Amino acid sequence: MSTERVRVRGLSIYRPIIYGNTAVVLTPEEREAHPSREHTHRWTVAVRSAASAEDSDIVGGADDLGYFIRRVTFKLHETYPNPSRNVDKPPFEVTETGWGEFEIQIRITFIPEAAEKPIILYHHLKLHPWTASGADTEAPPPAEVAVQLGPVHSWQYDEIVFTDPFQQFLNTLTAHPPTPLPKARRRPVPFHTANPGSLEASKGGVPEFTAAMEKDEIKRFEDARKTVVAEQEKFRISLAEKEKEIERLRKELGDT
Ligand code: SLL
Repeated sequence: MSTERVRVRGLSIYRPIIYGNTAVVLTPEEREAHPSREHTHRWTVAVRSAASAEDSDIVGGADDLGYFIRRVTFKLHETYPNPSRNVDKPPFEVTETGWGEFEIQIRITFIPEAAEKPIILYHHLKLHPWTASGADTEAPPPAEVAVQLGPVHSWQYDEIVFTDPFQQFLNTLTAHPPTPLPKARRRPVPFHTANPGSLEASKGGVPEFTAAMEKDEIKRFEDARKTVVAEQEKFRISLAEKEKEIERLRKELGDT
């Protein structure tokens, strides 16, 4: 057998991706132009590489993922014509207009040489801006306010991990190293992660995934681990004291 068809055991390799959507409010003219007049937003759902291109307003997408992704199928709400949308080349995205939020199933099929099963992700299409309270029960702001807040962004970072990849597929992956995430943000913090409700924070606020976010996450885990260890130690001491107390009481009983 040629080495190309052999799995490289004990090795795993990953590619960072983001998936999610952006949405903007339609202008009154655009609303009028649509036959149903019910559509309120234009949105784009996408699967992209995690790093953003420098000086770009596009979230993620610095790298073309076509070298390992064969097809992305976006399954829209059944109110849409042909709800199952296949995208066979980058950019892996679908742009539509509509009036409501719903769950989108995202199925990623890899190139045949990967010999990997497709993966399925779910994304809740987000049209309405995050509110100050963050409560889901709060009514979305009126269109005039939403327009001022600018595009809504809802993105999830993820890593696609290939374990024991075939040699040929591994070669393909290593030939396309992902653009590293920037150390820190190069743009203002977006509205919903900065100071919710503040118009200032929304200006130019396009989300960007960074290595700093990863560091923060690691720190959160490390802090949590330390808390658990400290708690454990506290209980260990308390247990030891109780055991001593039992021993003392036993002795007392034995003495009488
Ligand atoms: C809701 N459960 O009630 C959701 C469903 C469906 C949104 C939202 C398409 C409309 C069209 C559209 O926006 N569907 O094609 O005319 O909020």
